[in-house]
Amino acid sequence: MSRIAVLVPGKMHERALARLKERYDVIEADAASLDAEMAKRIRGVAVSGTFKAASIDALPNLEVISSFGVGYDNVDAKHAATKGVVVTNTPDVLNDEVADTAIGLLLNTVREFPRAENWLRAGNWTPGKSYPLSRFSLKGRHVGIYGLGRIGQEIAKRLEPFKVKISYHTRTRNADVPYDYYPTLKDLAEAVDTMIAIVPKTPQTHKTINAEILSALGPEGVFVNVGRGWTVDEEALAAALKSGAIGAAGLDVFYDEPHVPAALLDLPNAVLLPHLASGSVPTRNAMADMVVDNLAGWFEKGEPLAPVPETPLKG
Ligand code: NAP
Ligand code: 8YV
Repeated sequence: MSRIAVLVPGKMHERALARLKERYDVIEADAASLDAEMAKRIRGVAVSGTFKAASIDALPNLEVISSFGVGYDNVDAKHAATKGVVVTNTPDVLNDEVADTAIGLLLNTVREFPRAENWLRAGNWTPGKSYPLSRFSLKGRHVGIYGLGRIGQEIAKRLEPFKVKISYHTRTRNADVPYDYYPTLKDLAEAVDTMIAIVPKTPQTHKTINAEILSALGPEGVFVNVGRGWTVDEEALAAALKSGAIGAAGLDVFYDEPHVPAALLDLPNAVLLPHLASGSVPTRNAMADMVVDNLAGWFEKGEPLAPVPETPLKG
């Protein structure tokens, strides 16, 4: 009996690729490049990147798309749903890593640790000289979390021992958390002096961190983004950091990765990371395993581990 054919378009985590090859006929190619016979053979896709409607349409017998990462905005899940194709992602296994990164980035932003280290490495720490005191402290801050889902709640739990006040904004209030709820992002921004964004890329979250929200955060304000760059009007953010409308920002994600606007690179009060929040070997291995286990679950039991809400399981 011939093995199930799984398409892997673009780059894929090595461990996932190796495990996929143990089980399936893996075709490393773009959907558009397949001849008709091969296209008909493909029943599954494992992707770490974009998989749009045209690629789904090119595979007539496709059943499942297993996407690497919890955010699956690069996969057209709505279109997949219309075709009866299940889309899966890798939630939860990265919550701790991403939440840890958010806290590290927040501290780096508030206390200027990366700048201080650069100062030391540049040979500036000489007798009688010390790095300037950081303008800001985490002490006494009021942190607003924009998005209190799986990761947002882990960020909140980690913030508790820092003795900061914690509030949040989501569309739906969560009755099970002890934090203050703000029904609009503007209300939250007005109440807090520190905001951490951890919302998905959706039409509703596009450039919601804009000049108005940043100005509500205020001159002592600190903004951290570990969600998606899509959520931020980067021009407005760079302008706010430059004018002092807000105090500092820590960004792990950008609007058009890997492009980072010069206006942000030039700013001393921005800490910039190359989208690495989940980027440790153990966590990426766990995500890689989940990519494979989602496919195996589907093909062996008809039950992938983590189907996304847009694609209900076939009966
Ligand atoms: P999740 O469990 O689905 O949580 C998403 C949260 O965002 C929920 O609280 C949701 O609440 C809220 N939300 C969604 N749309 C909103 C809107 N329009 N306005 C206000 N709140 C909204 O997702 P997660 O697992 O925590 O992951 C969140 C996102 O983080 C991912 O989608 C991904 O884009 C990003 N991420 C980035 C990295 C990185 O490497 N930097 C790593 C992992 C994840 P309501 O539905 O009630 O509004
Ligand atoms: C990964 C992420 O960097 O899970 C997500 O949504 O953004 C990150 O964990 C990304 O998925 C790797 O492609």
